[in-house]
Amino acid sequence: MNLVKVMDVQEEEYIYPGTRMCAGCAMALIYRFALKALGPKTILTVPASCLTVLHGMQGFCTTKVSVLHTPFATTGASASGIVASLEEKGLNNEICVVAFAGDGGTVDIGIQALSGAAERGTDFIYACYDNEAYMNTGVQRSGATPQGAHTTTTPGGKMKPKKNMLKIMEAHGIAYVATANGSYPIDIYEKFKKARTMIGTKYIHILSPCPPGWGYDPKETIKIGRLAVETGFWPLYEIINGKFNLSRESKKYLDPSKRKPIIDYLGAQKRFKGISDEDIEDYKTYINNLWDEIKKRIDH
Ligand SMILES: Cc1ncc(C[n+]2csc(CCOP(=O)(O)OP(=O)(O)O)c2C)c(N)n1
Ligand code: SF4
Ligand SMILES: [Mg+2]
Repeated sequence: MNLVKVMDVQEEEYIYPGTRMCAGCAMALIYRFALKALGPKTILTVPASCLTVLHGMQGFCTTKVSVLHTPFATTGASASGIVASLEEKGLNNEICVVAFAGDGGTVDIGIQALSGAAERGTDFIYACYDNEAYMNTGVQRSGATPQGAHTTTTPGGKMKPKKNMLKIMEAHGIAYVATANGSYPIDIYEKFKKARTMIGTKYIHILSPCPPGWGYDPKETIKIGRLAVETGFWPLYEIINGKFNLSRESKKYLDPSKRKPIIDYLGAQKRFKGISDEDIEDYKTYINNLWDEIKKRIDH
């Protein structure tokens, strides 16, 4: 594979300067690099979330591409409608349809419309930026909130681990499934570029650190996102037509001795304050099992 370098990244910006995101919001970085990779011939559909706040009030738009704001549960359905209308006009090979939604809008409330679109093999990219809670409305837990995390609706720490959305999407047999992380913008750029050239449903799930929701200083965003990868909690990979491919930033963590202790990641965020020893042991087991599975997939 040809390596993309910083200098290869499209200079054109598709987000105007001065958005309403919090300082240190990884989602703004993710969106910026995704749009650079997608280019001007893109139509987006976005449900209620911090991302709609980025776009601004009605009558204004902070992006240079068209964005449809859609009701919370309907992102997959609205993307299907846009694709159908482009097909009717013979423009579907030219214009890329992209749904961009938060974790609440994806793993919980938007899952049925997304599943329907994926089952039909709708030709679009679905990107979930995962800040692991309903942040825009004040940090309520979602299905993507990790075990032990304090939110306003899990004041004692969430009892259950994250819903495995990657497995759910892979089970649909779609063209492309990938993980990404706001601290690795070049990897994000490469994955969106690749997904844009593929036919069928493409799903990219991007971990998106959030300073107020996770409880850390905004200047630590890149460090926190990297720790998720360096501890082995958030491996970066792609599954292209069923074939598993570990991304280069994660390759060295196949060796468990290269992984940082998970407490480095959890301990750096206030949302995990007071996490129990049992929860930490569950994290260690989860990470070991995850990498055993990755190793098996690579060996075959
Ligand atoms: C049907 C419906 N229910 C609830 C809301 C209120 N609401 C707006 S944004 C939001 C949170 C979205 O969470 P997520 O998808 O994780 O995105 P984030 O805010 O974290 O970026 C909620 C609950 C709504 N707009 N529509
Ligand atoms: S609450 Fe979190 S996700 Fe929302 S704008 Fe602020 S930093 Fe970004
Ligand atoms: Mg969220």
